[in-house]
Amino acid sequence: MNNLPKSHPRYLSLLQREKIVKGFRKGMVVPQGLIAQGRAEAFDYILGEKTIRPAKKAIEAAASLFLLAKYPVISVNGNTAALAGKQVIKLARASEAKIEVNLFYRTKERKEKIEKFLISLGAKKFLVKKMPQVIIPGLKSERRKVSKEGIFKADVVFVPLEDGDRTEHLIKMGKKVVAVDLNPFSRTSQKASITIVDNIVRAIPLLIDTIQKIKNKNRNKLKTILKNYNNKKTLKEAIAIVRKRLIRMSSLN
Ligand code: PTJ
Repeated sequence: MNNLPKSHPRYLSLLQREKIVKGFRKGMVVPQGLIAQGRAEAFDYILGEKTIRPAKKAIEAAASLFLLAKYPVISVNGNTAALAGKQVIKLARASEAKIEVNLFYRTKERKEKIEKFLISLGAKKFLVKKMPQVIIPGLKSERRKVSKEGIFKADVVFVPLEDGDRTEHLIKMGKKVVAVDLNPFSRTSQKASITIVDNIVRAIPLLIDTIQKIKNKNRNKLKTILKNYNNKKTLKEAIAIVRKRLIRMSSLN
């Protein structure tokens, strides 16, 4: 749709749809990615399409973790590239992180297409394309194939919207995982070290802002932010908000 009216009450949501559809037409997003977007829209609708307080807390902890990390890596899939390609690059710049394209429905062509797209947005300096390819131990999905210089080497891995198969294995490898998932019940959400229950299109810009804001704090202060952060508790708070919103919505006449 070329002429989305800005005054439309669901303008921002429709804009995301357009980006996903465009990504699909370009061959970056898989058909299953359209389903993932639909699921996200439903959760976002329930959450009021705004960043909730628990997500802000998680973002502060994630920003501290990024700043304390020795080798942070941002994992990018088709949906993330289509929805937030530019923001991912800004985040890499702000946190001195690497970017690696890692796909569930992996094909060589699609991986290269997404890498080319990211390079066209300015990602060249951050992108890890170089093999050797290694395997995440125990993981069966195509996502097990990672670069030795990317996700395999990372101490912190940022996984915006994924389907949970990998987070557990990365944690088993001793890595910290920061996930963004609108679904607080998902396996990714439950297993990640830090879960940001928010839409990636809002969460990534906020994460960048927070990194800029706290980057001059001394390391002990950042460590204290992390020590005081409890992911289980934050997830429970997010779920409580879902529950409250559903109750409020169901009592409308
Ligand atoms: O590009 P590929 O091959 O790596 O495939 C990517 C998808 C997303 C298709 C694949 O990982 C998949 O099938 O994922 P799922 O199982 O649909 O899970 C995606 C999760 O991300 C769901 O819990 C959604 O709620 C969530 N999600 C989707 N879009 C967003 C989101 N969370 C935050 N922001 C979004 N925009």
